Amino acid sequence: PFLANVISHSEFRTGDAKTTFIDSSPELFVFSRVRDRGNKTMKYIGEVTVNGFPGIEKTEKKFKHAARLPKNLVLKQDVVTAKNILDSQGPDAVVDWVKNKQEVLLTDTTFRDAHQSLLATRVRTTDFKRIAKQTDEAIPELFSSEMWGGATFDVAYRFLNENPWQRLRKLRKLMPNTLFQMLFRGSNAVGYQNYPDNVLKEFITHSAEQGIDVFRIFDSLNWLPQMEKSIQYVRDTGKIVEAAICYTGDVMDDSRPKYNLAYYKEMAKELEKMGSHIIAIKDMAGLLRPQAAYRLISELKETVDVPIHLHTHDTAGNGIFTYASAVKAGVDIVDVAMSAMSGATSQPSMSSLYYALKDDVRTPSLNIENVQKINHYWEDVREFYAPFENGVSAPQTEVYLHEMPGGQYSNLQQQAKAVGLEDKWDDIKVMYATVNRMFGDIVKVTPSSKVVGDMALFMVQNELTEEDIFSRGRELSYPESVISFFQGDLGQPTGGFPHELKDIILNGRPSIDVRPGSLTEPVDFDEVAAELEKLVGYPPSHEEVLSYLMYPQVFLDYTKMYESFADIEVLDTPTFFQGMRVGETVEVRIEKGKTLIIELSDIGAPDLEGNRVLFFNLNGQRREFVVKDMN
Ligand code: 3PY
Ligand code: ZN
Repeated sequence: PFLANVISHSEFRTGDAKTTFIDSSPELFVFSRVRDRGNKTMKYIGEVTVNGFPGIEKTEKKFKHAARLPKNLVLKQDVVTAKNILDSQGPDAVVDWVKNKQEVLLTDTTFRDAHQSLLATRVRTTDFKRIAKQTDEAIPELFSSEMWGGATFDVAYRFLNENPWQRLRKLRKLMPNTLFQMLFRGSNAVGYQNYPDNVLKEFITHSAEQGIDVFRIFDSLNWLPQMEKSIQYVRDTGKIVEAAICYTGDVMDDSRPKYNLAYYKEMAKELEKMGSHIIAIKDMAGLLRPQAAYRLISELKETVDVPIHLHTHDTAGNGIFTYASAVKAGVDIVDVAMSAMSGATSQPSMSSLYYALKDDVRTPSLNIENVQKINHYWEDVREFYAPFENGVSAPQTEVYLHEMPGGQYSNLQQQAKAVGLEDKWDDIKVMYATVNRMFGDIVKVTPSSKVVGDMALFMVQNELTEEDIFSRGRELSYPESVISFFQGDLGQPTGGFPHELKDIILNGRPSIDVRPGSLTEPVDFDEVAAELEKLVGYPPSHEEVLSYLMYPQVFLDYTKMYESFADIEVLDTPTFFQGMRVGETVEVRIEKGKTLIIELSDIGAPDLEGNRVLFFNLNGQRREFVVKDMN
């Protein structure tokens, strides 16, 4: 077939072919590449069809229509969006634009926190892509779309076998008029550990170049030295800095004075001084009750001049009331999600908030019919991810006691499941609160929340009580993250570490009390690139070096998966998670103008070793694959 391609190539036939002909005519390779792509894609489908998707129960694939796409959306002409202003006039102009709005502005978190908090971050690029353009056009009034960062970066590589940078670029193309917002964990970037300053700088710069406009920067202990560099690096890119204060405890509770109003006001003033364009209150667990929201926002509006952006989770069921109170107190922007992806551990619903505020002077500006039509799409998409649902389908006011972040809830649950502690979930939540108290009442958000979660899992798994830790704690081997936390690798908690526990856990190991980044050598990117080249066998791009620095093993595993199965991001989601049924045909568009039509015609019985033959038709040609049945 390759030869046939050469012979029929027009340049060859007219006799103009030069010696560089094959090199300069890459289309000749398309045939074999497509065949390779086809084989790799079928290999993946075969594996999942026989053995299921790792980590979820293998179930019969339901017949599923593609998700409904909205029709007859009403598109406004001549809307000047926040993105248009940033691109033409820069971040300060966006700040003025926000300040001049009477209505409350909205950030849609459907593409990031909503699915992180409801579906263990598993929503795939293909499902965002199909609705991206319509969202951009039909809801142009949004402040921003939060669509990157947080756990999306590693989950994309680790569990979805897709490239998060590609997601960013693809959506950027489809949504040119929407500000793209990412969640950035300060000195922990999009990871769970501290990174050297030059890695932060390169990561931020590259993210900005690839399309991020608003960086919500937080530190998991609200420790300012861990945020300062990131704030400066974002300012250097000309994008928008949104420094966040993580909300914990209860400002109305005088018996818990550590995180009181003065604490938040002081931090807000500092962040404004550091150059933050907007200040976010990041209520990652949904602890900010309505009265507290009114007080906190009113006081912050008096304290700083920059806009205030409020983020909450609806775990306890009070999210809309909290937002309505914050709106009354003058909050500028709030985070909401498409209704089908909202509520419970996710953000409050965009359309519910709209109706809650309707007829108020601060009603968000939206075409609510458009929002509802787009929501139909999400109703369908959510069903594809049913195996990842966290089971919180009703308000859980116990969050006020355990204080677990919405984004962690589903992930910790998966972690517990993985170590066989599914039945102990209620104990784990109680232990989570105990561990927080033992640690001195700390801010709990990635990665400090992971430390608390790891310790809680460890204690439940080993049937340890608080007393056990204090009486025989020196003999125990704690999770790596817990030791590293007490060593000061995530920075310093408000009020310092509890001395006795620190002593027990470190058991003689050294610790630091300065900013970890001040002790780390800058990374030599060329050296890392050379190291990575040896591992992957080709010269990596700068972007791949950054990914490798964030998550070395996860990135390498991803490249191996890519080698075996090519770009499986293009598969529809039911096929990706469940494979195919016998007799089914799927169409896979691998690139513009190239579609694989794959039919699974039969699956043979297993032989003595458990091998099954799968009979496919690929674009009308018979193909057979052998897959070992692991069931
Ligand atoms: C993350 O860092 O992923 C979070 O969602 C924190 O709330
Ligand atoms: Zn959140």
